[in-house]
Amino acid sequence: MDRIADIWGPRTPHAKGTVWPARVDRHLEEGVAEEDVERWVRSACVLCSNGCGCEIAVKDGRMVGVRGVATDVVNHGRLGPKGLYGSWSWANSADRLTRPLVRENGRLTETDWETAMGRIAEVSRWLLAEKGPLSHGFYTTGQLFLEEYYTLAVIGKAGLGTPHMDGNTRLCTATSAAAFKESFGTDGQPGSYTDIEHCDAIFLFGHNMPETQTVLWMRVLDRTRADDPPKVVCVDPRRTKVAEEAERTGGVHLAPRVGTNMALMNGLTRELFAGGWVDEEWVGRHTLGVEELRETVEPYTPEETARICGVDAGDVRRAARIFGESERVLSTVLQGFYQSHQATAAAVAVHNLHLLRGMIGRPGAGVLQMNGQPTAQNTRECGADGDLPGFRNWSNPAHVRELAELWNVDELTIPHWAPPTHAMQIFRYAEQGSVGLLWISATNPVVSMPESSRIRKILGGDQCFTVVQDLFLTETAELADVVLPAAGWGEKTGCYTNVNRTVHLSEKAVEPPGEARSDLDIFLMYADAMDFRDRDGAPLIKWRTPEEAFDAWRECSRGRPCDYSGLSYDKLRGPTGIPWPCTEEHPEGTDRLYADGVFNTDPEYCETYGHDLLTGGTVTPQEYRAKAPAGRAHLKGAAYVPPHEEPGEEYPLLYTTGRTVYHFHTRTKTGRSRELNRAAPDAWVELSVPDARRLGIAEGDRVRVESPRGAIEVRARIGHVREGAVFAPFHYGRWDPDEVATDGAPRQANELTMTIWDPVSKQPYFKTAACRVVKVADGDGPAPAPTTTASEPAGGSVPPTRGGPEADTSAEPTATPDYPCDPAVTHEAPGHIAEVAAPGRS
Ligand SMILES: Nc1nc2c(c(=O)[nH]1)N[C@H]1C(S)=C(S)[C@@H](COP(=O)(O)OP(=O)(O)OC[C@H]3O[C@@H](n4cnc5c(=O)[nH]c(N)nc54)[C@H](O)[C@@H]3O)O[C@H]1N2
Ligand SMILES: Nc1nc2c(c(=O)[nH]1)N[C@H]1C(S)=C(S)[C@@H](COP(=O)(O)OP(=O)(O)OC[C@H]3O[C@@H](n4cnc5c(=O)[nH]c(N)nc54)[C@H](O)[C@@H]3O)O[C@H]1N2
Ligand code: SF4
Ligand SMILES: [Mo]
Repeated sequence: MDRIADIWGPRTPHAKGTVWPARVDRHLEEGVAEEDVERWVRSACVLCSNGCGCEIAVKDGRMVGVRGVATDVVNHGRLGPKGLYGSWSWANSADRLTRPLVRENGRLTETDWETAMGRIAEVSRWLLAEKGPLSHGFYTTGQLFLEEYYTLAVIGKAGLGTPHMDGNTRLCTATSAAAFKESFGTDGQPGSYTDIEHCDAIFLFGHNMPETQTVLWMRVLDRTRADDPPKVVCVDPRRTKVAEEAERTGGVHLAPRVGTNMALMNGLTRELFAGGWVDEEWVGRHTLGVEELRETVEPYTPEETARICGVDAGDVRRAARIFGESERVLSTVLQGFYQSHQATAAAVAVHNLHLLRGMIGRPGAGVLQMNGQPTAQNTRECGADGDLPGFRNWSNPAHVRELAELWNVDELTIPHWAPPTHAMQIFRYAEQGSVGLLWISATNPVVSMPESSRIRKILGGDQCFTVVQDLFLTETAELADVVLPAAGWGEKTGCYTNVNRTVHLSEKAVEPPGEARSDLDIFLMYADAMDFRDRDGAPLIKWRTPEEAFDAWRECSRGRPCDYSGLSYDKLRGPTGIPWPCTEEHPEGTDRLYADGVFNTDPEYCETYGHDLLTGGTVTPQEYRAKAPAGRAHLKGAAYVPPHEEPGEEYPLLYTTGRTVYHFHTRTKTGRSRELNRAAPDAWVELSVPDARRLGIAEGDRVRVESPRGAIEVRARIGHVREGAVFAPFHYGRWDPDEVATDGAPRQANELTMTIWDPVSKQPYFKTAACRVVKVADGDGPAPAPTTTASEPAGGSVPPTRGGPEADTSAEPTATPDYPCDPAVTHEAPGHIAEVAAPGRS
């Protein structure tokens, strides 16, 4: 079958409380047959946070395809279009970086590793001597492996002692982490994918799951297309496939004005109180702050909510009723909340709904504050984002001491006198030159950070020496002083953890091209060059291989929420990934957190003392201790305040950005897959029918979209975005393999976005800005947007998106195996799930 046209593949519907049937999806390079494959190597897909278990097909020392693993708890054998076509094919691209590059007389020139690393170490040593550790900044990713992050974190915190470390996870899931900390005391996903099998309703808050976690959506569809479907509620200003499923299942599509999530959440929360749906007894025993929350949401009647959000008051009531009357609700939250106005407050409000109903920690009643990137969870756990490793609290001296002992360094070396510096601030320091060395690994900020012109200027200037470590010469690498060629997925070994805490081991399948080296080796090479030592004069980094790094991390995580102490490489070579915490007591891992209603809020255990959600003001340790949380969760509210940039006369429309199913981020991988790239070859913007009519714009016309910060010129899709809003995919930078953007006009969505962030999570707001749209020229055909997704045209005769013959894929139903590492389900009879109490921390 063609999985470009048929994104989710065939349905395998099944009844509530039964195991999701297995189906193995497989795709091989054109011309390669199954019997030609020499080896299948175990891994998990790294093109989104779903973390589907897969095997890589190897032939003649090259990756030539993938297939899903039927026994993996995450995907039960399935893969989506990105996984099938885009996870491996980029590796064979002729334009991989194969040698280090250094800037000579203004130009990047090939060199050897010794020269490149020598230059970095020289700058690094000079800066340390002249200015100290605060001159160093690291900006990493959500796409490396756990072993690499942990090594980087130890180098930064114990080797250099800089607080200026963060990841692009700041742009991605900082809000998810922040929301967990505020509500439950520490980071850590409470829910599980298995909640899909048990729930009566699924709420998707700003989450276009059909396009961004396609395999998870297959899992949802296999319930919603059964005879006893859960109701779906969609909160998104576009009519996504989620919205269509909401209509089909008798749920609700709430399409709020961009930037008004908080008002909507307050409206829903108020309805839970008003409808008498609050589980007062549970709330009394397991939470703090219910009275303050009740007061905060009081003004948000359905009518007031409707007025602010531009939705129907009846729909607010209906959605609240579904939440109030269902026994088990699963909620998922993603960028429509995390990157929109009042991000942390709105994400926390989802926790509030669950806590008020006592719907957490039991099958079917859970929250998935989603991740986006495949390994973002590990950036957070390992402390490569500036947090302390193991979800430790930088303002708790005992936690800092633990790390100092573990690493055998002086406590004072580990930066903890102020919060870790967030990415937006690190770039500000690089702009001013106080950060004189900025080391960027596995991310392409020139395309992905807000306000592109500013980022280009910062990285292109002389005030800061930049190192870029990537697979390709990206828009960012082009501006670097040193470019380091990295080995990617399939070319190195390591572990990573998906949204529902499931850890996979990905084994090396092939050799990297040329002189490219794994990111772990690169970080170790730097540690060697700098000769970092511990308190006894021994080398600070005591590991050389991925497995040794994993074992070191395992010790660091022991006793913390993300406890890996029961995991090993050997164990991860078994039939499935395993969800942490995995300990001696729970050797098969833990499917669901907080089953006992005890949260990680104890002052000695928690990761933060919390913030005011409206202002970001911090709660002091004394104030926090005075609340005596004693394992109770925090209910926290905030009033709605309008977004920073509201539409006005000059810029009358709201600009928002996001993704399409066929591309991953800045397309360095998916843009090199013929199947995927052909399905969405160039940028576009989506307009509503009434706005397009008013502006005299037709499908495919060339339009100019302007904000106070910049402009793009792309083709218009007249589609299903709500009136007053304009949606742009953010995937398209200057790199243009097929030269489809013929006139070279700017098309990068972030030319228009703002340098502004959430007061608590510090996540930048990519989803709210004001803009105007003007027609530039008539189109010569439809916009280059897919027809199979939320970008579907509102009308007209646009040819449907299809893959070519090389998109051919198989999907074979197989016997549904046991999923042994899911302790919350036991398999009584074939296909039936019986619930047993999941273990929790107490
Ligand atoms: N195909 C594909 N899949 C991916 C990725 C990819 O690049 N491509 N990236 C991965 C990563 S890193 C991430 S973070 C995830 C992101 O996954 P998602 O969050 O699902 O993706 P987005 O398209 O960024 O945003 C989701 C929705 O937010 C809506 N939205 C915009 N503004 C608002 C608002 O103010 N309020 C509300 N309620 N909704 C709003 C948009 O209409 C959009 O449909 O996807 C992951 N999966
Ligand atoms: N306007 C707007 N902007 C956004 C968003 C949005 O919704 N709207 N979403 C934001 C979000 S959620 C995210 S996650 C970011 C993503 O933004 P980026 O992280 O900038 O996007 P990628 O294209 O994934 O960049 C990853 C880079 O790492 C390289 N790479 C991959 N694997 C490896 C490896 O193993 N080693 C090394 N060294 N390099 C590797 C790839 O070639 C690529 O250049 O964009 C953010 N920007
Ligand atoms: S859902 Fe995500 S992890 Fe799974 S195959 Fe698709 S891109 Fe890969
Ligand atoms: Mo992301």
